[in-house]
Amino acid sequence: MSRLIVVSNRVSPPGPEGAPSQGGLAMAMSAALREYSGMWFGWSGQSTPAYDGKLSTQRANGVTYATMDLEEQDIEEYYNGYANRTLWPLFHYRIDLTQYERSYGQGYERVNARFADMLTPLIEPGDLIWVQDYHLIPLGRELRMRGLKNAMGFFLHIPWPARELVLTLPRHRQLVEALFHYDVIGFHTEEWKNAFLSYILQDAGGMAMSDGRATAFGRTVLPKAFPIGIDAKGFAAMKQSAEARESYDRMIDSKGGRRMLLGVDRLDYSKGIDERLLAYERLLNESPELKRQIFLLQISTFTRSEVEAYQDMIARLDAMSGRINGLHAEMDWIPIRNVHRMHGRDELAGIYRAADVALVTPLRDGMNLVAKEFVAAQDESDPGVLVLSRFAGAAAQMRDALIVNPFSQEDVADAIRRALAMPVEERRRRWRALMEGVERDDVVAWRDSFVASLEEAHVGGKTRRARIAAARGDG
Ligand code: GDG
Repeated sequence: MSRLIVVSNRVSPPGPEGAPSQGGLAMAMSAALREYSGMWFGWSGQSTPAYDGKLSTQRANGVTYATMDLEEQDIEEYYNGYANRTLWPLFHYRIDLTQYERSYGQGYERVNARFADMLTPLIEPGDLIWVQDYHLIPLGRELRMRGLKNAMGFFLHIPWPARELVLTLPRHRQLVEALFHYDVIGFHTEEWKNAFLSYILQDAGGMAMSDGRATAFGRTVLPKAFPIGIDAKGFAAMKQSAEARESYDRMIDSKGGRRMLLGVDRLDYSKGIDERLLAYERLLNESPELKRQIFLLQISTFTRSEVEAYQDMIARLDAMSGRINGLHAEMDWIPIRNVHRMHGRDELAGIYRAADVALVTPLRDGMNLVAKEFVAAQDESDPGVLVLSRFAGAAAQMRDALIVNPFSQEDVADAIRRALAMPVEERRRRWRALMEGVERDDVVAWRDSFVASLEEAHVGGKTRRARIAAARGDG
């Protein structure tokens, strides 16, 4: 079997006890690499005063973790800058928060070239290279420029936005052109893929071919939807761990017979947390009989705290939950438990299991793994209800959730009322259908379908090139 080389912005080597680190992409990639004795390459998360070509490697569970440090200026311009102040907001339709700075774009190109310099000597012929996410779009082009002929795929974990938004990005053409150096470009959904194709057809003068491939900039690539899943088996096992049982018992105890609504998010403006709190407040105003019967546990863990938009959001969220609590709380009841602490994954599984309703209401989200984790953590006999935004990629697969428009407070409040009143037979029926999908379309299925497409596209491409060359009589 070929080696699989995964490249992502951050690499998460296993913790001290051999346990994989936390986070959606980290969990997915550890699970995806397990059977490939492959390598995971990327930034260590640390800074260095000056580049010295140093690579740190560590081997665990058959996977080699190779990391490099970045200089402060590169972290600022590439990571905090182009990745998190330009591409992330723009691709999540927050053009109002998008910052276009030339220095960010230069830092982005510089770090991608640096990644390519460090990675190229580690690659052997026959290795499959799989680049993850918006931080590393130009990496494929950089690797090709250094002579690599390997099969190379790219996966975008966030939405691809409407072409009108892409057009606001200075040098958008160069960014998109860079993607055509890969053999396959993966998206979570058909919707994101079609948005990409719409740019290719209307703005890049490209063509869609009948076999699914697209041609532009003199190159051909396969854009395709590969919906990511969770490690469903691992999650089901984790639900039974001592830590998960303990946090479940603690939650049941502290619920005191009330019904629990749950939100779990990285603290990010794309997740619709403000809008969710306002919808919940509306529910309390419209249905005062529910007061004391319910509460909302909102877990929002800090990320990207160097970026101003996130600092603003923390302040806004804390003020909002404080205001709602002040207005509605009683001496022995608080409507919102606003928690920023990071929980262990086992602990989180116990919390999901104790919840009656999950509120997964992002304004825009590539997929959303929390929705899938919540489903996997439920008890078959008494499952909770998933309220899911139409604008999460997950909504395309999880049709048995209560699908809502997160921009409408009324819509979300109605869905919460409906979830709370849902008879157990309907909850079971919906949960079974959702669980079937979570188990079938898991992270291993995601990896296998991507890798299979990559191998096929690369071999197919080679064969085609050979045929064309033969027809021309030059080889
Ligand atoms: C990007 C895309 C796409 C959260 N709080 C804690 C904690 N988490 C974990 C969750 C989940 C992960 O973080 C969040 O994953 P999401 O998929 O919801 O969102 P992003 O981080 O924005 O991920 C997204 C994903 O990439 C994969 O392609 O689905 O659309 O935006 O796994 O459980 N984990 C722990 N403690 C916490 O307190 N341990």
